[in-house]
Amino acid sequence: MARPKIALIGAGQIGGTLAHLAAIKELGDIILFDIAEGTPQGKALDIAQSGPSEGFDAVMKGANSYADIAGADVCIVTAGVPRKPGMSRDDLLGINLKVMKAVGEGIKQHAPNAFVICITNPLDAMVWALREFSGLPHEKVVGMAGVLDSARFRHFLSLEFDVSMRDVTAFVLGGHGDTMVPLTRYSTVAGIPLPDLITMGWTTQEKLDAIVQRTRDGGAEIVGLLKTGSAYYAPATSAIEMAESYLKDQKRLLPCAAWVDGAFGLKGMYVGVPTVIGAKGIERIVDIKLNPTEQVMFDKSVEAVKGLVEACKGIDPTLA
Ligand code: A3D
Repeated sequence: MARPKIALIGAGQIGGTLAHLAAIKELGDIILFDIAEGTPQGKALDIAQSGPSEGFDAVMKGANSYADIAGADVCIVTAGVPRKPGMSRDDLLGINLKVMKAVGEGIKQHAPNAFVICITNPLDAMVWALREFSGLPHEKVVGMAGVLDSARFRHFLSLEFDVSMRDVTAFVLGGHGDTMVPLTRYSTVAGIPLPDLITMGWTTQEKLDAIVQRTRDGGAEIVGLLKTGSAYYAPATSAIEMAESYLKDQKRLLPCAAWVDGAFGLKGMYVGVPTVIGAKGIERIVDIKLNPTEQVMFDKSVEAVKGLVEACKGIDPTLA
């Protein structure tokens, strides 16, 4: 059986990391695509040459033509520009919307059967636009944000409790931005919910609130340190987790920016919710009940995403 084909659209910091991770995990043959000439070819060659030491078999190719993504099983989109210090994700909207148009049309023409994972920011609006431009079924186009935001939350919680990150589960919902909703009630250490851990004296509400805020600001903290771009190791790892669940039909339950039509009382929009990813793409939206406080936070996040989608429609009339 032929190996799956994975097209990475955008060969920048995240794109290169995705290629390396996909190769190490032997998820398939890899096309690195970018408009910058030489960058995808150079990174492909470099990563291919790590194969003998790492011991993986994967064909690696760099490309500047969409024809090379033909027949891809998975496309992961990072094309566009990242934030610089002082910028919000929303500041990227105008420029990255144009990029989504080109990428969406390329996928429509050359890889219409792919499972598409969008990473480009502002995430919830860009995944919506990418779906519109590509015309692919909604369950095959999804945004990566919740896995990363949850991973950040899990990391900070593991430091607070001095336990393995593997034993910390966390749920972050809503849009990928300052309004994201970390759900402490559904986050646990080995099954013990965070509110119980406060009662047990493991932490305090104040410390937990500070961790929630640090999670919300997790991307900005890294932008501030790097100064020249945004996070890329953990974002790439998160998207690979989603791609692997699709390619291996793992049916992982992962928070993603998915098309929600009916669940959570929403009528057709992309926002971060718990999903099941399997061979059919987004196979299920897990419609958990929110308490009144969580609902207020989620509603605020939903409104922020809707505002960005309206802004996209204002910029590109073909989307209206
Ligand atoms: P960067 O290293 O700049 O890579 C972006 C690549 O896109 C560059 O190599 C560009 O040449 C390329 N590119 C630009 N326009 C096009 C085009 N029209 N077609 C194809 N390629 C193009 O950025 P990065 O890899 O660090 O980040 C990529 C995106 O991910 C940015 O928008 C970030 O804001 C976003 N991001 C999202 C998250 C989430 O959690 C959602 C996290 C971190 C970064």
